[in-house]
Amino acid sequence: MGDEQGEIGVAVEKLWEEVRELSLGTSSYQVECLEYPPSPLRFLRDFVLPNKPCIISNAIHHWPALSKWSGDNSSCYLSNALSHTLVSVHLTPNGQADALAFLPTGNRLCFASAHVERMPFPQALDLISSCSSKPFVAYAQQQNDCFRSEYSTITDDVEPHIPWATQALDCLPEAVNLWIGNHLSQTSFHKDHYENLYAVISGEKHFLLLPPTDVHRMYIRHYPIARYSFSQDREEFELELESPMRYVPWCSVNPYPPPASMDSEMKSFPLYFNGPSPFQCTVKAGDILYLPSMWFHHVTQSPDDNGRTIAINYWYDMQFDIKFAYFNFLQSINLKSVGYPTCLKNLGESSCERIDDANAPRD
Ligand SMILES: O=C(O)CCC(=O)C(=O)O
Repeated sequence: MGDEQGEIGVAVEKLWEEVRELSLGTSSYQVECLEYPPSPLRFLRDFVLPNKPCIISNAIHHWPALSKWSGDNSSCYLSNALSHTLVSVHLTPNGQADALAFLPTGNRLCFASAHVERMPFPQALDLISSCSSKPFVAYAQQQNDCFRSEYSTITDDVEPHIPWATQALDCLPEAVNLWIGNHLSQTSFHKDHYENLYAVISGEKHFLLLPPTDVHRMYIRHYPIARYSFSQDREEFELELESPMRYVPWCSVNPYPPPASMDSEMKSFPLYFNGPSPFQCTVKAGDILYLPSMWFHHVTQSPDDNGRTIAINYWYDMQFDIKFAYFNFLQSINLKSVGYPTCLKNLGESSCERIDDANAPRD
């Protein structure tokens, strides 16, 4: 490999640093917190245009949902208001929907999507809260504008959009989604082509965030799509590949591997585990996270006293502008062929060999 090629890996590593220090204005991996909602102009200028996340407090304190959806009477209120409503619930064996899992036959990873069941809301709420006695984890969610389509009897408890974001972005949200999970519900690393205003109403959400410039650190590969199906009789899940087979590009990194596989995960994904730490933030009830388009995010949650976390997100269309083009260009660079960043070189040859796996042909 020529010097010129080796320099690209080093330049990519420099890009990771520069984005943190120049664009995000921080080297401390802290997400900026605003005590009050910004003006639309400030939001646009200081956060949307530089593609920079922030947490905004005191932005939703006037929503009736904050008091009605949490506290002692919340189960009663929600179950009455939605007594006849069918909602979509994602069932998985471990709380990890839309995440990588091993197929039962062979040692092959696939992208496993949840068993989705439509059920009356009171039953969904019960399954979410009583997870320890069930052979599955239930997560009420559906990323198809589910709040406006499935939860219409409680839409007045929140605002239909976030006014300062709507003004800054000059459009109404494309989708509004509701998420009701418990301490086991997780969302694996991925990115979305939306500007995301993520409001937590009860409990807490914990985000790991990586800027789009860190794309190589996510080891995106194409995985065959599989789906869980849950048999009520046998109380068991099956995981089956779609037929005909389809593939989806997905992030390979699990940031919290079980202790037994920590070493092998660190060897397989050294750019993630040895590169700069992700931004870590907790979004508390009453706060909004602005999660800029194309940022990689991994989400876990801590429940409220009722055993659940409730959040609602507003997806606004992103601009497919020069940043998007730069991102695609960066992603197209194969680090294996142009040289590794120094954080890897320092680890020696064996780590580099694992990167070859990451770039193996997509089957
Ligand atoms: O809350 C979650 O579990 C995931 C949220 C998410 O991925 C999103 O808002 O794009």
